[in-house]
Amino acid sequence: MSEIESVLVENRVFPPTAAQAAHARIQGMAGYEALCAEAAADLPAFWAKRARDLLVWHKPFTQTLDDSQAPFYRWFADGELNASANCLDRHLGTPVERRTAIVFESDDGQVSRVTYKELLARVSRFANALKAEGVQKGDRVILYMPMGVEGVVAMQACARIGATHSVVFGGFSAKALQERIQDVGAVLVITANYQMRGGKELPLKRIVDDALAMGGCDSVRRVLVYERTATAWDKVDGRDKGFAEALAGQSDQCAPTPVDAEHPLFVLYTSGSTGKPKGVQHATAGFLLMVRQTFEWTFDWAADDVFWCTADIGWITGHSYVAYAPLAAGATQVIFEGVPTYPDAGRFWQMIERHKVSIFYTAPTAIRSLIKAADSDATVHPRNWNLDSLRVLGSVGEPINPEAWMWFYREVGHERCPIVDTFWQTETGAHVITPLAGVTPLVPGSCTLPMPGVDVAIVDESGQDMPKGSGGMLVIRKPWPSMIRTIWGDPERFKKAYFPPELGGGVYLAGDGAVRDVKTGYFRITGRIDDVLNISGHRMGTMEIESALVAKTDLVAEAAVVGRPDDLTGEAICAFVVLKRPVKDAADGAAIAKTLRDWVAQEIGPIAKPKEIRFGDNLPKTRSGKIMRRLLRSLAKGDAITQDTSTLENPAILGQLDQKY
Ligand code: 6R9
Repeated sequence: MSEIESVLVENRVFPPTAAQAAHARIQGMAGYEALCAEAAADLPAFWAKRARDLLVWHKPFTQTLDDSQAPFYRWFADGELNASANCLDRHLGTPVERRTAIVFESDDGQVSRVTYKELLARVSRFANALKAEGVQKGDRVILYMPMGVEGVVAMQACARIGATHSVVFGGFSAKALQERIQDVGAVLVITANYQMRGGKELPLKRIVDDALAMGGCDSVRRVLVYERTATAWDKVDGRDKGFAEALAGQSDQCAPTPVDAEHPLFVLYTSGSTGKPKGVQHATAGFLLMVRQTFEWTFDWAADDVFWCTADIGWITGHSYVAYAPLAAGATQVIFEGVPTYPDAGRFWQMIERHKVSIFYTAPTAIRSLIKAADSDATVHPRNWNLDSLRVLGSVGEPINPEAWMWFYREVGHERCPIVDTFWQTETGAHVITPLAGVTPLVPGSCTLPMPGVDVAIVDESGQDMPKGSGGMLVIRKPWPSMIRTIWGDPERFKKAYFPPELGGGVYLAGDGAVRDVKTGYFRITGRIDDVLNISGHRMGTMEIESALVAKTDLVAEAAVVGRPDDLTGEAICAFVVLKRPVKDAADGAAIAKTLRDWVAQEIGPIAKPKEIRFGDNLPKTRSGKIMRRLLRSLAKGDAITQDTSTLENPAILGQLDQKY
């Protein structure tokens, strides 16, 4: 698509078609506005009504919102329920029990199906195995698993017995895993011998071994190993158990343990603006309520839909819209083990055809890479497959550029399917700004309007509302049920990071910039305003990468990391590094750069590897010694330096920082 066209379409509006509107459970924008008005009139009553309708309670709640210890808000606090019972047991004795819950497609294209009844039996059996290992209500369990049914079963089994799960994405390194195990104080780790990705067998268990060997993980009593492949793995006697051994003889009946509404369902680590990842803690009832409600409103889900969210369970999207929301709703969903480009870049389209997917939810970075692949190889263009089953498309993780939006809309959705560009975060638990399929008129590149019941606004540094058309900081002014409850073990950091006193102490700061359209009031997210980068939809703190680099003490004296725009990955990581010895020549520079990339992969994971590394005798600093990051961002972008460099202590440095490795 030409530049000019992309600029033009940005102002185009795509209202729902008559067929889309007729399908939707919310009747037009009037219906949407009525919901917003209902929430504005009495926010607790709005959510209490839905919590009664959508959740199954062991003991009904009588209080809705407790804000007496704000910003530590509590929702439905005196109620009791179980998340797994809300996803599985509730369907027993209804037609849903025979429905396929999960269609699993493995990396090599094998398909298996699990009904709701079978899933309940598997989760119950696994829950009994966890109990037999001594796991108790309130204990923390780490998952380091491939994408697949077993991961979801393990998460649900933890929820069933009231254990708090913490899933670590399978691409994180041993060091990153060890830090999370230690921080959350896990009693048990669930992993697999290997994971299959793109035809390759990648070790997982070995990385768990390395993590535990680093020390500080004395809380871990047991490692359970899913034998995903036939390849042997090293067993540590007395500590490790294969799934077969752990599950042998366990009953497939296990009564769900009732927990308080505020009981921590999970802790999921995410990057913040300091070097240490934050353990985002979510509560059982509020989380479950909002993921289920948004699943139905945003995607306009109906019982005959086949839902496919391509996110891994290691990220929040895989928690909310794979492991919980579809099951709570009784949906049929596809779970895919592999990668979008194996055996070729037609894999997603082939799978949509094969499984008759009707709601397809993926990330802009995947779309962009598939556009590129289709442009250079016509045989992987989506037109080669029958995509008529599609009804709704979704996007998540980063802003979707209008070019990618239009391609997705035309080439995949055939101009029949709304695209819901869902803005939300690990901390929000569920969609907070998004179009509702069949309801909201769409504008490419805009996440449009707030979810009913979420009070989103754009403010300046002092908390004043920004007029439409002026950019500012995205905030949420009132609590919402699926909000982060605290940072695991660090309530002070929670308060400081999300509820700054300048904004009154009770207003949630999202960390993103945003602007509203003057005419429509639609939101557009302009990107993070803190030191968090978004690489292919994955959050990475610049400080985290800097800490990893300077930990290479034999080579690195100092490092600064910034992001720059990238056509494919959204943002790319650029590192500016001061070495302890001079770079001899280009070959030496390239060798050091490789060493540093490998090092970062080992410290954090391959996703944190800098795309570009530049070396200098020093970093550009002010006379007071502050690194001038804005200047580094301009350098990384390749922009002319327009900033005032008169405060720079060492202007000669700029010349050195040209050479990229
Ligand atoms: C769900 C998820 C959160 C950050 C968020 C923002 C970016 C997510 C977006 C989006 C623009 C969207 N982000 N969705 N930006 N449009 N539709 O991705 O959670 O991993 O915590 O990342 O991602 O910057 O602050 P998480």
